[in-house]
Order: sequence, then structure tokens, then C-alpha cells
Amino acid sequence: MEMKINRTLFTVVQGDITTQDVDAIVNAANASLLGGGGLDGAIRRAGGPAISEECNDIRAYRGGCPPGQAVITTGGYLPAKYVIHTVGPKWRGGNSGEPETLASCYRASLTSALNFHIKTIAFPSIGTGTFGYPIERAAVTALKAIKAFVEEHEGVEEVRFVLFDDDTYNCYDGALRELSVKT
Ligand code: AR6
Repeated sequence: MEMKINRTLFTVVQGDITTQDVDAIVNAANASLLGGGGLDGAIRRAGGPAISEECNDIRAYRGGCPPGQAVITTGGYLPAKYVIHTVGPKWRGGNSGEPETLASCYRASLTSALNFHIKTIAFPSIGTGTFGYPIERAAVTALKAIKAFVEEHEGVEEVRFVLFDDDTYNCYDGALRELSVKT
């Protein structure tokens, strides 16, 4: 599924984000930037030690990355030149600011992308693994946040969602179809 919003191409594919040939991939990190399981572990394994070294430097000067914010490192051995690390909300039932924090993750990642002249960026489904955000709700919030951002800022040519499992892929594909009907 793909569609154009303003000058940005949105695509939704199923696959492994670590193999994507884009300028930057986004990592679903934790606030300590110390690394973890899931996607974070996979990105650090595939990208090699330079990613964790730069995360440690960021920890040293700013203490990590709060939920809703993003920091950027090299992509190391990955095809992508950069990894943008953003920290999703831990799901606590939905009334603790989770949608606002999740939307902020996407805005902060795209702001980093613009600052580094990144034209193509791949996102995972932030927050819906270990952090427990319901996938359907996350998909709608993610796509709306990105749509609003690219309507206001030009420069990113492609936003690609790369979803690992069938269920997550189907939720994002459905959310993008829904958005295309309303646009
Ligand atoms: N490519 C694309 N998506 C993937 C891949 C991959 N190679 N591997 C996993 N996913 P999670 P969170 C999907 O748990 O919920 C870490 O320990 C996965 O199926 O990685 O934001 C961090 O250090 C799911 O759909 O991120 C944090 O402590 C999505 O990526 C915590 O987990 C996100 O799952 C962050 O939790």
C-alpha cells in the first residue's frame, strides 16, 4: 500500500527494518539508551558497536532520551546511514498521555530527519511490542502524526513503515487505506 501526502510518499511493507536501503531507520529504544531486546537488540546486532558507542556518548552528555523525544546515531554497518532512536510510551491503559507521547515520537524523529537532510526514513511500529501499546490504536496515531507533520514540513520524500508480523502489517495497511479514503 502506498499513497502520496503533500510531497511525501507513504509506504507500508512487511519485513525486517534492519535491511532497508533508506537514509535512516528508526529504533524503538528505551529512555536509558542502554539497548534492549526486540527491535533495539536486532538493530544493534546488525549495525555493530558504533551504535551503542554513540548512544553511550549521548547518555554521558544528556542522560538518555525521555519518552516522546529522539536522538540520532550512525547506522554503523547497516545499509541506512543513520539510526534515529525514539522512546515510546509504556502503555498504562491509554489515559496517561500515551497517544500524545507516541505522536511526539514520530514528530521528533521527522524533525531529526529534516535536521540531517534525510530524504528517506523507515519506521517500525513504535511502542507496540514490549511497551504494550494496542497496535490498531498505535497505527492510527502514528499515521495521523506523520501526515500532519509532512503537511507542514517539506523535505522528507519517503516515509516507509516496515512491519515485522502479519497482525502489525495488517493494522498499518488498514490505517493507511482509511487515511487515503479521508484524504
Ligand atoms: N524489523 C521491524 N520490526 C521489528 C523488528 C525488525 N527487525 N524486530 C521487531 N520488530 P519493541 P517497544 C517489531 O518491543 O514496544 C526494547 O527492549 C516488533 O514486532 O522492539 O517500543 C527497547 O530497548 C514490534 O511490532 O519496541 C525498549 O525497552 C515493534 O518492532 C522496549 O523494547 C516494536 O517492538 C521498547 O518497546
